[in-house]
Amino acid sequence: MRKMSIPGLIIIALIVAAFLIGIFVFGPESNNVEELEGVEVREYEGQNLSSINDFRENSIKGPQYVDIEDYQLQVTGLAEKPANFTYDEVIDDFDNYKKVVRLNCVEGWAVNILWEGILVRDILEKVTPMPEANTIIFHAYDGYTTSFSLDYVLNNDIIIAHKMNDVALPPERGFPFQLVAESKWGYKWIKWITQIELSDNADYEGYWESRGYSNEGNLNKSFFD
Ligand SMILES: Nc1nc2c(c(=O)[nH]1)N[C@H]1C(S)=C(S)[C@@H](COP(=O)(O)O)O[C@H]1N2
Ligand SMILES: [Mo]
Repeated sequence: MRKMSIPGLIIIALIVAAFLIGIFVFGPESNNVEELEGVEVREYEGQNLSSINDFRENSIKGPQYVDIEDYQLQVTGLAEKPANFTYDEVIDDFDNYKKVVRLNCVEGWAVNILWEGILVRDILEKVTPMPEANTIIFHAYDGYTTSFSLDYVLNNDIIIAHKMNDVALPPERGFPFQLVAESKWGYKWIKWITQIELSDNADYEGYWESRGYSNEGNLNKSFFD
């Protein structure tokens, strides 16, 4: 091979340098990358999160597909000012909160998820529960129901979630809203919520509760009464 002259080597070196600078300046790394929704986070403040695909789908009627154009979250029953909210109103008109909470199903599996949503307490504040209301009954698109003492949602930071791991709930995970029933068994975590009913029936039994599962459904106790 012919020996290259010094100027020739300098020119080649400059071309290589210009190419590398080009990659650095105009390459993908330096573009202003906008994060699009759709990629779930798997780690949050040092905690590992489960994937939104780690759930087992065993809902009573399978996944529900809610048409969000027609959707209204209804707040009914013993309220001074019963109200309906669209999906956007729920998300935009209330403060949003994030929290990592583990869901434990009675079947023995569990998922640790970063939930984002709004406080049930804040919704109740808008409708003003009547003094006789002592129970809150959640209704879902598939006919599923579950209930809690009013104290449980007023005295804890209980949220209805519209996001998990930073992505909107997929249909099979309860879109538009799933209750994050912290410290309660999975069957209290109602998905596809359509209605929040204020009641004075402390003995109300939801879908699994009326089939023998504990009404309180506390994680630290047996799920059978
Ligand atoms: N509407 C509705 N919500 C529901 C259920 C259901 O069948 N219908 N199943 C419950 C149960 S038993 C569990 S463990 C959790 C999580 O269920 P997934 O894994 O099917 O999302 O959702 C709960 N919420
Ligand atoms: Mo469950």
